[in-house]
Amino acid sequence: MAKKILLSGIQPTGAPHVGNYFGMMKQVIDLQNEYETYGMIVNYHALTTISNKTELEENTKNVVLDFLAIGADPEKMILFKQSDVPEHVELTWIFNCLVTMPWLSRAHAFKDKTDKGIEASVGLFDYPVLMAADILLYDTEVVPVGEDQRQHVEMAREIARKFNANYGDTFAEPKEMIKAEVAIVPGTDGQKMSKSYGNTIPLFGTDEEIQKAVMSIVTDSGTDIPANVYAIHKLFKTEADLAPIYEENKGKYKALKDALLADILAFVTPMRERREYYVNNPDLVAEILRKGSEKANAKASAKMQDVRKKVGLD
Ligand code: AQP
Repeated sequence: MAKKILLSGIQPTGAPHVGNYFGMMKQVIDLQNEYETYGMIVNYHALTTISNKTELEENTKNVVLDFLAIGADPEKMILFKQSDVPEHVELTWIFNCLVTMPWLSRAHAFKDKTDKGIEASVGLFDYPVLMAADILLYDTEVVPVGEDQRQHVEMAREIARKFNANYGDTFAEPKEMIKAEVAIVPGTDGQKMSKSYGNTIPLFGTDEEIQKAVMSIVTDSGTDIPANVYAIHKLFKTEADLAPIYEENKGKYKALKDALLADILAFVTPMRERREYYVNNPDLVAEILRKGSEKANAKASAKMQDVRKKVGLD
């Protein structure tokens, strides 16, 4: 029986953090045996917030290494850069002509980003449509994401439905996969961990960077258990394992942060080693991306051929 199709994307907009890892990346790695899996570095999306060439190139390279470091198996996962498959942009245009501005204005992420001072470019406004093209091009059925992306997957579903109703059955309707316990991983200030809030713990930071982030976790004085420390700690250890540690160190915030730091460092050590291996083998990484884009292109171009025929562009 054919495997179900899973796809997820990450923007090369900075160092992936603990929230990206538990909210999305880990799910993709855990499911790569079970699904036909597409792991995509969405560099077209990143252009909505990055206008520096070197920064975009460096981030892209790093995110590929991060994906490999956390366990992406290139024999199982199709790992590729979005810009290696130009059909994403072509399909976006076709979808753009199908959706309306008032409908797109409903996207929360656009409002959040512009509220944070990010310029309201047409690209940023159109982000959900590009994301719909990303997902629908591959007949994706399952999209592991954090809660912040739920609405975008819903919008992809609506676009699939509208296209199918107008042009005939073409796209599968995708479903978001959101794990309740990691739907919104909190940052060092208790808000959603987010690159643009400056409250992240970088997954592949140096010891010093991770230490600095952990020590900056806001502690709510007056309680035995510092809620923000505990919320992050339970990503790395079971609550049963944490119980004696938090019992022994009631109210000792520094000791509890030290324990969290030690657990994070132990967790990332094998990943860092794998990352180092790929850093030292750039030709291998280039080959993995080449093969990934070849497979992604084959699938996307077949789909686009069908779409062009259906809309009258063939
Ligand atoms: N705090 C989080 N908890 C759970 N999941 C999260 N994700 C992000 N933050 C959390 C999920 O990570 C995936 C990749 O995210 P992205 O690179 O597309 O960017 P993002 O969602 O915009 O991540 P940030 O850090 O929040 O960046 P900014 O600040 O630029 O918006 C997605 O599946 C996302 O849900």
